[in-house]
Amino acid sequence: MTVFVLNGPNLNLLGAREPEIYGRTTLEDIGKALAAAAAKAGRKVEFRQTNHEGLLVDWVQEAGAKGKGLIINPGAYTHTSIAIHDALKMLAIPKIELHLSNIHAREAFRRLSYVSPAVDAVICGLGAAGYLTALDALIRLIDKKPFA
Ligand code: CA2
Repeated sequence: MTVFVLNGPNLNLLGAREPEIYGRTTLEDIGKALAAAAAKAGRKVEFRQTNHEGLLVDWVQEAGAKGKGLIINPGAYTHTSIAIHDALKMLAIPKIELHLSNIHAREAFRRLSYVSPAVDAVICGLGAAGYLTALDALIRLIDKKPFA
């Protein structure tokens, strides 16, 4: 009953830099809040962060083998990585792309996501709270209960 939550490059700095864009909540805070919310729903969360593209690909594959669902914030790899796109395409489990910021309201280069065509849903612009929204939505997808 484990769901994977994978975070990409520079997200380890969350809370320390650019709070006007990304907020003051740290990634550790988010991990703890997700673990608590998941426990209430009878699930476990495997929460990870890496600055390395290949490791993110390895973890996406691991999520497919061991997890019931996946939330991924690929950071800047969102806008560059065909490798992550390909890895996600191969996953048979429900998967959600998550961004803290509204990537459509920022620089033009952030509007293109290589990840979006390979996932079931995209959540962006809700800040740290988006992770909890994504967990709720992911559980609905896993349980095939989209409403109520
Ligand atoms: O909004 C998001 O969640 C992003 O995935 C964050 C990425 C960015 O490249 C994407 O376009 C949108 C950047 C993560 C960097 O995180 C930082 C956190 C604190 C301070 C500096 C960077």
